[in-house]
Amino acid sequence: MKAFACIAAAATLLAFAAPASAQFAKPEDAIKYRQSALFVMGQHFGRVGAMASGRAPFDAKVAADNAEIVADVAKLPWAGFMAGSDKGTTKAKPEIWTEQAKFKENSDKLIAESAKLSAAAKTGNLDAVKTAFAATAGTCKACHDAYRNQ
Ligand code: ASC
Repeated sequence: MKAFACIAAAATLLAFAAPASAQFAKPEDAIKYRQSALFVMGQHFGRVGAMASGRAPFDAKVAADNAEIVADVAKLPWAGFMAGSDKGTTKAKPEIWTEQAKFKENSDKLIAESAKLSAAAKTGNLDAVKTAFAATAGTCKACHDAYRNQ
């Protein structure tokens, strides 16, 4: 009974840990996962960007809600760049796998800047949102320039 309880507890822990350290059955799943996460992030980032650029009226709550999602989802795509997922329906450049430390520096920058964007949006200050949005977008662009094919 004790051993069973232990195994059950371990299985429960694993079930909850799985999304944070996504493992994929096949490379296509990893590609789909990272593209999906990047797409979702782009949609929410775009909503903040519309306000930062004045294309949409500034609504502090909408900005904060969307920026928070960007900061959360920014943590996800990177597990999808698993070994062997360099081939297929992807614009990912092979350098991602040969320059893993540099690639991680890029993803870490996005995670850090999007966290700052979320914090800025929570203050309700549009100028702070504009500054943090630009810094975050800069990390998107730098990584795309280095590691994404046209
Ligand atoms: C976006 C989006 C990107 C980045 C990038 C920033 O809104 O979808 O990929 O910003 O264009 O330069």
